[in-house]
Amino acid sequence: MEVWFTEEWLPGLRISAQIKSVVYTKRTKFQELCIFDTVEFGRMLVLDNVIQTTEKDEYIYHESLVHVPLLSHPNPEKVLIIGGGDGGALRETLKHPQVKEATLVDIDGEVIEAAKTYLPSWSSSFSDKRARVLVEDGLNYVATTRDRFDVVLVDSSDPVGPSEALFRPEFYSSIAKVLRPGGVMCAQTESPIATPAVVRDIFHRISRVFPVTRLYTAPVPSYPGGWWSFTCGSLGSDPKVPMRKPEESWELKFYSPEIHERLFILNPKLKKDVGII
Ligand code: SPD
Repeated sequence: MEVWFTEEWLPGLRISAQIKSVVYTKRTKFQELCIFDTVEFGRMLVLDNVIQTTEKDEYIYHESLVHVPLLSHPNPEKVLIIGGGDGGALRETLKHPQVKEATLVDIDGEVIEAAKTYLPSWSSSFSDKRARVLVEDGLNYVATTRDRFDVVLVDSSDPVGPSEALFRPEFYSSIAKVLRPGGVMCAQTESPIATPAVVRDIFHRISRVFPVTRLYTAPVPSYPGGWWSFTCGSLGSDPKVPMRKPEESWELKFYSPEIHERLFILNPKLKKDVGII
């Protein structure tokens, strides 16, 4: 008998993936956590029935989220990751030799523990000496911490449930306060094709706080519309302009200096939808 997982992308639009086996399921304090092995996407993490990351395309998402802001910052020594409990963003962050400490703050410790056991290719960097992992609400953390960071990455789930607070204006204001001079933040900011109004709202929330705000996009086939957006807010350098090149030893599968520049090329409809002149 065939077993399928189905996510509703929009009312009237769903994506289904055939499941080979159910690896792990758990009702945590915050959400329903499932890890499947699927026929086409490979291993897949699902939270509250929404695909978070898959073996087939996670490299596109994580390399885009991490290397664009880190390579456009002059010296990213201290990095904060809000969310990202699977470990993929931490793995990419710790490829940068400039990074002396990466702090990951996820509200759901059970996602982190499940990733350590069942998502080894995402979570390999949790054991790195430069990694500091905190189980805490990200909104509360940025509002109260005395630590300061060069780069803040927001690797959240969608703006519902436990991540809703990570899209609020006060969250972006708090991020600006925990950045060192010249700091850069970068957040995943939803689908230009499925929810353009959400992309627009987040872009404008960030642009009210940061002197430089840049939107870029990348293809992520397992996410709604297959196309995803990221928004950087910078207190200094322009995130469009890379300052360094990635190293061969990082074995990147998506990011390159040419890709960096191309990700920022926005088509006319997206500019209009978001209100970018
Ligand atoms: N629609 C799902 C968007 C999820 C974005 N974040 C995923 C976290 C992967 N590290």
